[in-house]
Amino acid sequence: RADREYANVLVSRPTPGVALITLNRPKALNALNAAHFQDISDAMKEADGDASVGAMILTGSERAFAAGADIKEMKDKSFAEAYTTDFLANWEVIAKLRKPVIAAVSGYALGGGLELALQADILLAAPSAQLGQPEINLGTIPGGGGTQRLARLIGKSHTMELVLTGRMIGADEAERWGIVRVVREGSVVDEAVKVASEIANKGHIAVNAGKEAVNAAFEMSLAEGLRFERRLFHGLFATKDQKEGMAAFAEKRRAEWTHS
Ligand code: CO8
Repeated sequence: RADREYANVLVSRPTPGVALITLNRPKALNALNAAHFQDISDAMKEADGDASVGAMILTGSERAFAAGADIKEMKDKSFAEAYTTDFLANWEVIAKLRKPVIAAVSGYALGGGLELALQADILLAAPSAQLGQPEINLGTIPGGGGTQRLARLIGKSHTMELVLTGRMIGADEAERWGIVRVVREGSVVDEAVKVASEIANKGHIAVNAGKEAVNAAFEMSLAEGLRFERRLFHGLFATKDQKEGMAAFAEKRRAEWTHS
């Protein structure tokens, strides 16, 4: 089947079950303007709604995953305009997708670019990756979830350092802090395809439930989260994939998932 074409992103299927969405505004280091972001969210929503897709990858170029929100587009905005149009209200669309998203980061992931990657479920980075929240140098703060997601992920001190100094960190430091897993130079998309393909070859209902349950940990108290997890676990006994998976184990054969 032919994927829709977009002006600012490339969509491909590197292997069955995997949709690869590549940010493609190279001249601006993939800075995210409104049209670019609309294309990213449309392409990802399209893949999310496609039953043949089991996992998605979001990547940029070797030089830049994304260098942030487009500063030139944003610089003259007034408070009234930002507030009345609820600027960035549609920004959470990636985080709301039901299928797993893997961010494959090379080069710069700055500001909104890092915040975009942080909406993914799994983050892989090339050794060349440079991550940061430089908004403080522009007289502002992160507006796409950086202060909240980083604080939950790497704690207060590391987050404060990123947000208040605007310093960029390299892939090694980002891995030590627990933001990414670093892979060999030049292999980040290939590694992402491997991980995505492995996930796409599982039963999609269980994958969906696993993602929902892990994400609940960031929204709920422990007691609520544990109850939510257990109810999802109970519900999976109603699926054919659970019957098949456990029967296959008992019969010492490979499971044939029907995603039902
Ligand atoms: N916005 C607009 N254009 C950009 C951006 C950007 N964020 N980043 C790079 N570009 C453009 C440059 O203006 C330049 O264009 P031109 O050739 O027309 O002058 C081109 O990309 C290449 O960039 P450089 O020449 O600067 O390349 P260098 O290798 O010298 O430097 C850097 C690379 C260090 C990445 C540098 O470009 C830089 O500092 N960029 C800005 C990084 C930044 O401050 N990002 C944060 C932006 S604010 C933000 O993201 C708020 C988040 C809000 C939520 C998310 C909403 C989508």
